[in-house]
Amino acid sequence: LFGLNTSYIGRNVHFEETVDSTQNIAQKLALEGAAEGTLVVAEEQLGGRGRLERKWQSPKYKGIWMSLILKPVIPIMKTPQLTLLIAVAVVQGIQEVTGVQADIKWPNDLLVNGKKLTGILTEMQADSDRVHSLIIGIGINVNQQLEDFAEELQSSATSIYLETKTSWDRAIIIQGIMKHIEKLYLLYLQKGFYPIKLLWESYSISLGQKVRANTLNGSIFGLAKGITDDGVLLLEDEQGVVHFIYSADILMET
Ligand code: BT5
Repeated sequence: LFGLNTSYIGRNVHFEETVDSTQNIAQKLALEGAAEGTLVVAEEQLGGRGRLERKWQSPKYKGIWMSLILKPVIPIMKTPQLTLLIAVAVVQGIQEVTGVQADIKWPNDLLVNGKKLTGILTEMQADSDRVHSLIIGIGINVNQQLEDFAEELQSSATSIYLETKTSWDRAIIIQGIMKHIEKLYLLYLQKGFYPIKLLWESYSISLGQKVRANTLNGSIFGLAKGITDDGVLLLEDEQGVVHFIYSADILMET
């Protein structure tokens, strides 16, 4: 990535034309001992994935489909912090390069006017309770026109092109994002999660809203009150009981 302005995040780039999923390649590289900051980028994914085996549409040359390897020395329960950190860095990088301002919907969606611009997927390799590698997948819709999205996504997804009416050089956006990831990650390693949490809250559209959280164990409706120091969502139901939401799909009910 010519012009990359970081010291280790994204310095080691594996570039691929067509892959199943950049997550699988990064998983394999991590097992082989790849350095922290190693980045896998592909032009196209045939089996791009979201959470819970959902599919991530990754058409050729249209978006940024990449996976980053991080090796923070943290217990497993703190890994949601890194998903939130990456979300903040991606918002900042996209904004700096393209001017598009995205909001964060807990935990992993970046939305523009309620439409999904970016999804983030964190997978991990761990020994007992310690993280060995985090594999953070980032999918950003960049140059898609409306008809490049499958029909079922046309009302729920957007791209940087659709927001700006301009085509973008994806490499420059990746460079901007890597710069912000490195800056925030170094801040996190020095000062902990608190400063990241404040930034995350400033970009969040979930907090202070009545939302429905669909979890694998059922659905809870309530007020999104905040996130914990571990990055877990606090949801107060109508009886005043506060639930800790580790993983869910959030529907905003306005
Ligand atoms: C996510 O999952 O949002 C995480 C997506 C992560 C994708 C990256 S790309 C690089 C790396 N390699 C991979 O294989 N994955 C990562 P989730 O919250 O589960 O959302 C998935 C849902 O988003 C799908 O069920 C669709 O409804 C919708 N969707 C699929 N493709 C989309 C797209 N390109 N733009 C917007 N929405 C999309």
